[in-house]
Amino acid sequence: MTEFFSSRRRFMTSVGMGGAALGLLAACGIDPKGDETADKSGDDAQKHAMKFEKKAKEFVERYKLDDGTVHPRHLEDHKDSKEPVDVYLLARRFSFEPGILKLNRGVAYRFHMMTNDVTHSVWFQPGDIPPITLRKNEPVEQTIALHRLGNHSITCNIYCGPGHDKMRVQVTVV
Ligand SMILES: [Cu+2]
Repeated sequence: MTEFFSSRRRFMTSVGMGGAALGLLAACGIDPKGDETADKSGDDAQKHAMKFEKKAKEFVERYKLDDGTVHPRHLEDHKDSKEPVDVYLLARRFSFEPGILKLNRGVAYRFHMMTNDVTHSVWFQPGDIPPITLRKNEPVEQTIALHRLGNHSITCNIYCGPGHDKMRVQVTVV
């Protein structure tokens, strides 16, 4: 547990968005009982999950380019917004949706992440952001900015079955 906290703190410093990281801590919770409390199968969790999936779909539609790449950005109607750009990322066996992302360097993106089957993680590489654990139907929010141009990837570092190695988002920072 100590290790967990210290790595989160390190992350807050390195990214410089303490507020967002605190939000993540709250969303993740520290769950000493493990999966039996994490897997909420009640109606509320189900409703949350459906809402998330709908938003994730709308997100892809809104920012999809002709080649299938998803390029989240402030469009005309939000041009002057200083808010982070919202990004939705759905993890499942054995893929992420969307699978190809284009992000702008140094721009703050508010990642909304969820899995609707088993526990996965979201691991940005390269970089020093610790893998973000996702538990079934529990959305996690974290604001992230990437500062290195070129190719990045998001993978899952929690073994989730035979297609685990196929879980990858191709991220290009421009
Ligand atoms: Cu996985």
